[in-house]
Amino acid sequence: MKRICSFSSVQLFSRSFRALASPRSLNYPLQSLKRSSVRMESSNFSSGVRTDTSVKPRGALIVLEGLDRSGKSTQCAKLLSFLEGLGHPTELWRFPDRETSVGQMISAYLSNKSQLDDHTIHLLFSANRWEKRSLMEEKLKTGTTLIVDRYSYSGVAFSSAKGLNIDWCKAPEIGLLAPDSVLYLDISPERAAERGGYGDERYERVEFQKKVADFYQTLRDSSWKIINAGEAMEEVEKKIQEVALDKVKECTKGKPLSLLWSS
Ligand code: Z5A
Ligand code: MG
Repeated sequence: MKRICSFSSVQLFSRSFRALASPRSLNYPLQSLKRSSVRMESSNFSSGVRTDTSVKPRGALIVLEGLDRSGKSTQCAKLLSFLEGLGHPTELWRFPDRETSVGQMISAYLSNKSQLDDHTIHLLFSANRWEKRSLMEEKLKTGTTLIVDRYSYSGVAFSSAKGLNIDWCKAPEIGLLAPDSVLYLDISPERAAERGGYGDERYERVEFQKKVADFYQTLRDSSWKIINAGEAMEEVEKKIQEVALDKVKECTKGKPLSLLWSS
């Protein structure tokens, strides 16, 4: 039964992806990839997603990205306690979300229990974000700050590092919510490999991680803040808190939501 449900989500996603990539709609999305993000009303055309863009207080969308073992999950948990301690409604999310049926297919793939074509797994990762998109928007609009452990940038960087075309990789992410802040935990692949647990999953090889790091760099925009993840945990934590708190305050005052990857 689970298999049938997950397959139909994938079919639905593939249908919307085919529509996005159809000759009629191809020009705009590809042009739009040259820009980073834009307020929702002007990007509805690229994604078909309609959203209320009025400027009201809302939660902030804070994404932590970085190579494997850069410390994302550790810092996400610390940031959650910090913001909650200050009384800000906050939730911690992660991608892949391995709880959903799509997420279970991804999890089987990552742990080498199943094999999938590179394009197929890329679309599954993207579908895993799309299945959470409306809930994400609802949470933000009702004042909850979301700390997200990996997002579209992981999706594009990892698949591009395998050799897929970067514009093709970005296309299914168009129309997802753009983060208010991307905190990139910067560490060399060699240093990260010395940390605990490295080597258990599919992509955890230093040579591959080097390619991932290069693709991450091509995705940087003004919403990114590079954090030296080689420093002591407490130092990293303080820097993250500073940036995140600024964003939370900014969004509390009212900041329109934006979409990936349209400006
Ligand atoms: N992937 C993809 O291909 N496409 C996509 O769209 C998405 C993901 C979303 C699963 O990721 C894989 O999916 C991932 C990318 C791919 N690649 N792989 N493999 P995941 O997020 O589930 O992976 P994970 O198991 O959580 O590992 P991680 O994210 O790579 O680790 P981390 O969260 O960055 O690190 P950590 O768990 O917080 O810390 C690692 C260790 O370092 C731990 O022992 C800490 O105590 C230690 N640590 C942390 N900070 C420090 C400092 N500052 N000093 C010293 N030691 C530290
Ligand atoms: Mg992690």
